[in-house]
Amino acid sequence: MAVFTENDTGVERLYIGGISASSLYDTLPGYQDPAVRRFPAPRMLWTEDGTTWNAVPQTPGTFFGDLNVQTEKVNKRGFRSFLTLPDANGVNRLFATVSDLRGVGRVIESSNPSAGDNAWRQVSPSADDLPIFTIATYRDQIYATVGDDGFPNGYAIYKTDAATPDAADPSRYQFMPVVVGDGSQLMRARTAISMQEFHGDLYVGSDRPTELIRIHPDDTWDLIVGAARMTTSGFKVPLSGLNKGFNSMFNGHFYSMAAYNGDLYLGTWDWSQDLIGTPLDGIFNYQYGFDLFKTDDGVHWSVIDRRGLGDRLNSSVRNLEVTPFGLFVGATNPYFGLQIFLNSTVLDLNRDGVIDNDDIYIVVSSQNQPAESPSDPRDLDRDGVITLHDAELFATQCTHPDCSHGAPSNVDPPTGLEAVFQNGTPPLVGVTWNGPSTASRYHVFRSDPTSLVDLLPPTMTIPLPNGSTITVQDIRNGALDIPCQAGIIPADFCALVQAVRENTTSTRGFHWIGSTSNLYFLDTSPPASGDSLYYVVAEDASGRISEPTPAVSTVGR
Ligand SMILES: [Ca+2]
Ligand SMILES: [Ca+2]
Ligand SMILES: [Ca+2]
Repeated sequence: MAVFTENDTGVERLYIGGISASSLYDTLPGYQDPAVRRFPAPRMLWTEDGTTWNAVPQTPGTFFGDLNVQTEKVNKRGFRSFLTLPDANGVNRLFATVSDLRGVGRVIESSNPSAGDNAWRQVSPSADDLPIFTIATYRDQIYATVGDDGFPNGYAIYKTDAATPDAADPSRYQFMPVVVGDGSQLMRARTAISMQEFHGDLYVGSDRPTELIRIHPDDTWDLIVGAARMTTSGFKVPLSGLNKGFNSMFNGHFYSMAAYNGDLYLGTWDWSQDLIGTPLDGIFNYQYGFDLFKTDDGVHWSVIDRRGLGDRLNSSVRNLEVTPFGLFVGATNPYFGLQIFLNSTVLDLNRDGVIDNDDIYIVVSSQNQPAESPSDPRDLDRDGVITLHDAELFATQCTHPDCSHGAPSNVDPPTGLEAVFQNGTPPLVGVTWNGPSTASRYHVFRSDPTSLVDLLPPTMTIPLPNGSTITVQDIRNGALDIPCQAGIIPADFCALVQAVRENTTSTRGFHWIGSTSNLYFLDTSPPASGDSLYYVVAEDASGRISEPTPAVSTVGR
């Protein structure tokens, strides 16, 4: 989906792209004659009011009408990633990817998208040569995640200025590599999925094994979350101190990101719930449900939730969308259907934890002032002026039905958390922080790493999809390597096989280890590896609890 401002009328229209049903059928022999159009092309619709929808014309024989004709090995089944970017003359252009069912595809462009037919054209190379997954604007250019099975060395990031023609085919734009697969990683994600600009950098989250990088304006890049390794641009260690998947092997996609209210949010697809009903259910069920994280500096990450925001059958954060009313979380739940959550803290103008008459008063007393920025939260209707209409809209979003103050819930969290490991007998971890003046005591939580050897005994038997069984030791010896490489065994199961083969470390859930009124805590029983994560919450005199600090790993090991 994307909102596009039409060049001729200046009117905003919402465009949405669908996926054709052809993927259900046209892998069958009877449907493979490219000259026969048994299924219509994937459709694109637009609306000006959200209620009345219009189809973008797709006359057979035109570019848009022939999107059902498979001209490349990577099929065309639907639209996936949208963005808008004006050209040098200020002409608005809508870009979209036409992808196969997995989401791999190529980029198309139009400055008059509702005209359909030949008003669209392909502007990236063949998806067989440059398989593009997600596109995003960054520094007035288009950045694209690139990668597919067989694409050399895993995922890459390319960019185009969407102006310079490709030397090989001047009808298309030149795409230049920014981050390339470097071959020094045994397991590298096949593609990257999510992209978000934050504090001037472009953050990119990958498919599994999941890692997070950030690209700077000069196209140098940092590893934020993932495995330390040698790259073509030097040795990189994860700046957050967190390994693949935020230390969880079950985070299979870094699926979506959004910049909201001063923080960068990241939501995952967590495949652990696929273990329901298997012998591993009881061992890993504390992981079920997507993970959601946030950071205010890109490096220090807080856990918002690791269990699907209260429903552990919520497997992924498919979308994070920022609106004037707050951040929407679109969650997939393969059992009972989607769930949508809203965080509206951006409307808590005085930051006291409640949206109430005090916040409405701030809006009313700013009446007739121009908005300070396009995203000024007081200008809820985004017309550029703060008016009573904005105050009326605020009143629909109060924490309590009558917009009364009710019980406030806001306590500032501690800051500057550090955890230092001392390898003695016994080992110790000193945890220190700065406290808000309103806090009366603090609660300290720890999460321990556990290697799979400890969780899965070698003699444990695991049923295979074909009905036979196998022991953990057999898997460790490589018995499933070939079936996994051949794609005979489901990918989720093979991710677990890979984790067993590597004896991956899995982070257990956080648990309370102590409380104190001091600004430090001495952990006298940390795991000897010293590899734990810590966070702290503050509590005030009336028992209100703050948000947690970002989780920190120990230093000084
Ligand atoms: Ca989880
Ligand atoms: Ca408030
Ligand atoms: Ca307004």
